[in-house]
Amino acid sequence: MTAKIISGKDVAADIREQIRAEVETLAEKGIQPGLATILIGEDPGSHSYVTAKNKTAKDLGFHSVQETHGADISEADLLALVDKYNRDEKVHGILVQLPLPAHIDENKVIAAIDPDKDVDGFHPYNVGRLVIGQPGFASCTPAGIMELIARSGAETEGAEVVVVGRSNIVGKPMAIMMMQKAQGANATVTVVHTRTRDMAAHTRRADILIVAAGRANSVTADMVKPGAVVIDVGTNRVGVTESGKAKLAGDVDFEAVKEVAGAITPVPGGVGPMTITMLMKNTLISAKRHAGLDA
Ligand code: L34
Repeated sequence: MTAKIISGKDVAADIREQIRAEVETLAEKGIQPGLATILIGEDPGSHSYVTAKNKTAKDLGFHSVQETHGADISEADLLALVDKYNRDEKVHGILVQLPLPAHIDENKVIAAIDPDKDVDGFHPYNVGRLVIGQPGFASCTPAGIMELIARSGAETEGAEVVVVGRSNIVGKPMAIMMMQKAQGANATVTVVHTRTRDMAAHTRRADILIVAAGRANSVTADMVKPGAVVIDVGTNRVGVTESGKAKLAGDVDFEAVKEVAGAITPVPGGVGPMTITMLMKNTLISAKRHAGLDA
């Protein structure tokens, strides 16, 4: 059996059209969603993702500003930049792309973002809201995965969901969303990580396996239950293509696992485009909330 390919690209395009329509309706009310992205340093992945975020925002009719600074920016200057956009009434969403240079305290920067503009959902206020099931901003990558799984038709209620990785930006919020008492969730969740004793024993039980390990080939075919839904969050830069573009690989051994799984996301074209789309959705929601509309 060969797995069904879950195209994040197609789902993202679909959701973006819905957002575009809403942006047009809001424009009639004089409201334009605004996004500010802050990019620090030279990481090629970060440059590529932030450029894509700005391009998508502009394409959807958002007000979009990108701040690009060298890795030598001081923490104080970065905090001042965040504060500038906290006060900017045209901006409803602020994103500081991670990782940050080692001399900057990531937690301090995240905490400085106005929680009502924290469209990444990384501020402790929004993380706390997520944990207790209250509305706020949900992190873009796990929120995008929830959407992909819902549209794949996979049953989540009572399902065994195994999350590989425990990062603050994917693994932890992912586990929380999947265990939530809510439609499209209600799963039994296991989180495995680098200190897990027998990772394969856990992953082989998964009806839905979500892999955010940050390392290529972390999941091989023998670790996957036949028919499982496999979501690959990895974007490892493993070389250069003939045309000089970065060659990406996920965290899953795609070629082998697609012969075992029931459905699988590709890299590229899987989770990545959904992350960007959910950022747009959160920014739209924020613009509506700031205007006093239901969102
Ligand atoms: N603050 N930092 C903040 N927010 C985020 O949501 C992120 N993340 C992660 C890294 N740091 C962050 C992203 O934006 C990862 N990430 C991300 C976003 C988009 C894509 C990959 C990672 C993406 O669009 N990937 C494309 C391929 C792009 C390419 O060719 O370079 C894909 O199809 O997978």
